[in-house]
Amino acid sequence: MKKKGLLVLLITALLGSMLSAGPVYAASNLTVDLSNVIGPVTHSAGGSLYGVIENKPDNNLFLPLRAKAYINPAVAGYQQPWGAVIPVAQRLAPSGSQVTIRLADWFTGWYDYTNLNDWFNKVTTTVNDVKAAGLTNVYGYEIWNEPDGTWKGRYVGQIDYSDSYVEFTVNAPTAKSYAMTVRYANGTNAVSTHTLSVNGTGAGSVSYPVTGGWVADASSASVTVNVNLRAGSNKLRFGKGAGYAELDYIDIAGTSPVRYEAENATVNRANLFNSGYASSNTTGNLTFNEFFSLTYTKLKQLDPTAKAIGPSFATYRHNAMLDFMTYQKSKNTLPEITSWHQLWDENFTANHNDYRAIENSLGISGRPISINEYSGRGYAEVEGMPGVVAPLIAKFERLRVDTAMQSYWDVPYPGRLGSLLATDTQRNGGWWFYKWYGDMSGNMVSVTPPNVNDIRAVDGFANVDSAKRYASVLFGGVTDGSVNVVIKNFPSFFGTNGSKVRVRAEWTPFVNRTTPVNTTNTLFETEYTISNNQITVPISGLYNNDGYRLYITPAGQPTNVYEAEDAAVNHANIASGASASGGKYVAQIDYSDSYVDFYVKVPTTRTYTMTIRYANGTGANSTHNLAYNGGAWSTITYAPTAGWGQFGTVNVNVNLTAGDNIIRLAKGSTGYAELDNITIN
Ligand SMILES: [Ca+2]
Ligand SMILES: [Ca+2]
Repeated sequence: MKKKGLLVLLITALLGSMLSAGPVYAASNLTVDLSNVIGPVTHSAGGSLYGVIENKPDNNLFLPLRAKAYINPAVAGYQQPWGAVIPVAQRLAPSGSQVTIRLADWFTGWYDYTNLNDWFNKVTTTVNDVKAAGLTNVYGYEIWNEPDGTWKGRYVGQIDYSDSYVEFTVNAPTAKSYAMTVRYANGTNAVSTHTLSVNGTGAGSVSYPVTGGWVADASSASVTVNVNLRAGSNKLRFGKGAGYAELDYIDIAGTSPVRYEAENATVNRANLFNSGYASSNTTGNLTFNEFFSLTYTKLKQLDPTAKAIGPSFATYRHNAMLDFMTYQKSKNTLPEITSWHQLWDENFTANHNDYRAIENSLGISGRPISINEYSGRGYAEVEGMPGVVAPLIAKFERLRVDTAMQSYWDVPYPGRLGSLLATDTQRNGGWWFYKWYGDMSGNMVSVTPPNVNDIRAVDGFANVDSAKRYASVLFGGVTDGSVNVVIKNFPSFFGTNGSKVRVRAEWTPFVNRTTPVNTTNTLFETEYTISNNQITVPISGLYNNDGYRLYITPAGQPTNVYEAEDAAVNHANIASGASASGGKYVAQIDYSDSYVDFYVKVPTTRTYTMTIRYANGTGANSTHNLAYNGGAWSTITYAPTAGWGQFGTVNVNVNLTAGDNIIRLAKGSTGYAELDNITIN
């Protein structure tokens, strides 16, 4: 979503629901069940639309987010001048992030579709280029974007008067009876009819069963009747009959059926309308459903392993999704990944459940879901705002959405990770919330909010990692200023009833997206005693816009050790080793752009001793360069150790500031070294 025209249209349409009085928010409980694993941590909602482009942002800003997938244009220079998927996918590949290819971005505007041949050429170019580039991190091909708003269908409605008619001029090769399929919508609650005359002679009527809505509701259907045509030109006139019906097109059967659009016919005392759910000559006489199906087939011809993503509706609507899935099933062209956007404070839980019910009703296997543009109520001002996205991510995680990407409202600032950066190089408060999300490892566990259907009220998501021995809970949203976080069913590594756990409560403030935030705040750090296998952590003074984290460890477990393999690693590799702390370390820090960024949190500003656990198998002294918090570089010298993967330690003083600090160890001028961890004292 990136263009104001559609925005205004959709806001107008939704204004009624948006202005309704909100609920009253009382003190809320969030209940985290650490033993109820809902799936592995994937950071499914960490990515964004155009959030990473060729040269923005710097790697160090996206690495800590560990986002599962981003979306980028199939090609730069049309919809967007930058962000071409191939170089961006290559940038992202080492970080493990995948990329959705937005094929519609082959067009400028919104979108200036030409014809099917041209489209197939574009798709062919993209697929062949992707194959030639050998990309290994393509999530899938999004066949179109926001067809409900951008598919330039047209139809005739308000055929409401005794003198209303739509007259098609139809050429028949020979005189005979032809099957005529009429695409219509009947939003009344009874069968409607049109009178039909052929070449001025009454030819009975066409009956339209109810469709449950009008064309604009994605409620079209088709009926087929036979008409006797003479060779050459014929006039087929549809006149007002009983009740009401709208007309999209007629198809006249033949060796290859010929479509006649209602909006191109002679229309008397009726009106033409635009709809993404209709067909028009602008779209090559194709409905979106037909277009998707044809493109799906083309895509599979080009690459049988490619995954098709669709329909990418801007707004989830039951009728539209049902119509889409029904049609694609009939053609055996169902998307491998089902997508739509979450932009208007819609009830995601309800929409998700409706979609799964559609799959069930059609006998379609459950597809991965990609919510491939999301924001709160759809303004740049709330994009990336933790208090707005926390309840969304919570629902995506709870319902195991496969991927979700932040929207792109903040035009023209691509490469800002979905408004997580205040400038091209500075983090805002939202970035830190997503960084906490990126820190999550192990398994996601269930979180029960006050109301799963409330898209703005406080909600959260949580993980537990029994190997790294911690849990974390991220939350945000509208409250009365206080939340009780109930954490229950502690895994055994936390101990049993009577054992103490340490909870660090952290807060990332979000003034607005253009205000840099260099550190999160620690609200408190307190030990709680497990009782009835749970603890309750009351937190007050909460802000609706901001984000919060509880970081929970067994009491007494050190929190001043930072594993290199958990840091942000650029152009190096993570290796396993029995003698490595945590079983892993960072190796091959071998290139001029190789570095490891440690995010270190300290309570007070002072000089700390940093103990670096490293390996140096070169047999001689080697070096790394050290810099922290944007300061000057210094040199760390590593004496040789027994070999690679055989660790020793070296101490160095660092001047850290209260809060978050970023310590970078980078390839030095002499030799090589591996990193296991750092300890801050
Ligand atoms: Ca039409
Ligand atoms: Ca390690």
